[in-house]
Amino acid sequence: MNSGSIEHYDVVVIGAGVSGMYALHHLREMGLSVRVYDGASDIGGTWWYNRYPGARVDGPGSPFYCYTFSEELMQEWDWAETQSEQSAVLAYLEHVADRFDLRRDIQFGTWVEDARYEEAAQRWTVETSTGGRASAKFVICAVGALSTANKPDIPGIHDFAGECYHTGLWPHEPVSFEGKRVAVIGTGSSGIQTIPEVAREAAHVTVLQRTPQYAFPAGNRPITPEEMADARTNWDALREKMHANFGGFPCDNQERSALEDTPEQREALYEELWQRGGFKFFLDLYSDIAINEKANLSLADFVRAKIREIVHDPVTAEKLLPDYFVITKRPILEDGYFETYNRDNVSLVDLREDPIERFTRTSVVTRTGEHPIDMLVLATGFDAISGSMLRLNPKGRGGVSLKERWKDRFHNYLGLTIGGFPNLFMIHGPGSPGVFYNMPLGAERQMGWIGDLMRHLDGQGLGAVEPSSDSEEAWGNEVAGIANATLFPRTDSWWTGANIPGKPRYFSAYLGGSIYYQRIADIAAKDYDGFVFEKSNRAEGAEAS
Ligand code: NA7
Repeated sequence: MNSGSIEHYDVVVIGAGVSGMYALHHLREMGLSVRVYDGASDIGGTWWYNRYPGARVDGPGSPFYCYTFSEELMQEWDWAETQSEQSAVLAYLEHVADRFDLRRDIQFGTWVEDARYEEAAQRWTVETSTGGRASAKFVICAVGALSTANKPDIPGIHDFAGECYHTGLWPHEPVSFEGKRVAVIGTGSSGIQTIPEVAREAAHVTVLQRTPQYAFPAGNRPITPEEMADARTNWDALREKMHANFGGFPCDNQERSALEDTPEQREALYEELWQRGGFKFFLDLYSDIAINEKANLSLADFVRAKIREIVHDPVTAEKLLPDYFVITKRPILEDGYFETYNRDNVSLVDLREDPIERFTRTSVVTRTGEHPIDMLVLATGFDAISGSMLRLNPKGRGGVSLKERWKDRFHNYLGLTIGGFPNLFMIHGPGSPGVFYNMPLGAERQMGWIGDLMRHLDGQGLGAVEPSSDSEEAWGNEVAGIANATLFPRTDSWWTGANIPGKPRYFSAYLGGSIYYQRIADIAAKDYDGFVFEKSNRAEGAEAS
């Protein structure tokens, strides 16, 4: 730590994306002093960084991918489309920042480079990239579940002399593809959203595909004024439904098994959902697609047949056919992705049979030949869920770093707290529903719970809280028990950490959805069962910063 001046706050929040923005608002409402740090030059987090062409909400979408804490916000903000584009989501978040005057407590262009727990003081000290130091009783890590870019380490990649962009770190200046030969690595949500956009302009697109994907029609369409008015009129009821729904959206939970229907009935349902499109495809599906192999196969076969139908060249179509359990990688919404392969300027390389060997200054070389390119787009995803926490690498009791603590497993309790890291909280961390839940709503609910625990500490004259190791272990077992009853852990995905070499490979999200919020409420009601508290070391009246 340097010896310069130090600022004192009740809470330091790391990250000014969807979660950090809400955390700031909530904590200020609680009357606490807060400092937020973010490496970017403005608010938005994931929505600030992911500006690649085609970037859109690929969840159930607008108007329900939003904050719910302010009635006025709902009443005054108009969403134009069901699958809002990145710029529309960012405009919404900018409006939130203006409306609630958030920026005055956010320090932009500032990375937290060190966060260290001082046991005697029961406070955290953080050091930033701009040379600042701050001390706070609490640290909230709102660092993003999809914020640490995964850049593949392929021989020669740094020698490539053309333009090179990662979708998650897209430039703010316009990127022109016109007349260029572009290679895209990656066919997850980002690749599948961007490839059709690039292909419309580029001279040629070479898609380098490691795993073919199931992708479903996005069904993007304008939201009618009647729909917006309806959502506003019924907002209370819709919000209640969102709280009750598994994923935090205003939909009914489905109970019906695919195996209760005949093949013809299943086909009819899949076709109806396919024609309508949108994320509701998954919410209106049978309840056992991600649980039962036979049910899963019925949908997988349906999508494979669609791909064969859409893609004219049978050899290309065959390369595009996925073979993992459908939905066990993040479901993808597409708009003209498979049709793109019918264009003359698009070719597909199946890396499973024709792997990348190296890059040169001007090309990518695969086993069967050389592809000259002017631009490389890395749609290669993120070190997801735990990656940004590990990048932050806070140091807890005894100076033990999170990297040491999480060497083999992302130990946590409720997805919110970590043993040995008192008074540090995560939003959307491993062990929480995180990416399996409507993220703005999830951030509100998790932050609400964290705020209550902070009040509890102050009300009881307590200085520190952390989970016991038994409760961490039991929580880990609960998370695993739920996941293991499904097909999710059986597929390599960023959900299981399999996309990052050397990462512990297991399914780390709490799949219980709304049950999770009941669980954490019950634990709070039982005097925070599973937590260990420490009396405040400070003299009475000295608590405030
Ligand atoms: P994803 O879903 O992790 O997709 C990344 C893609 O990049 C995926 O097709 C990967 O193949 C591929 N990839 C990653 N590393 C490599 C290497 N080394 N070689 C070849 N191909 C590689 O990230 P996205 O950004 O698309 O989406 C992330 C989430 O953002 C998304 O799910 C939404 O929730 C929003 P793989 O499948 O691992 O074989």
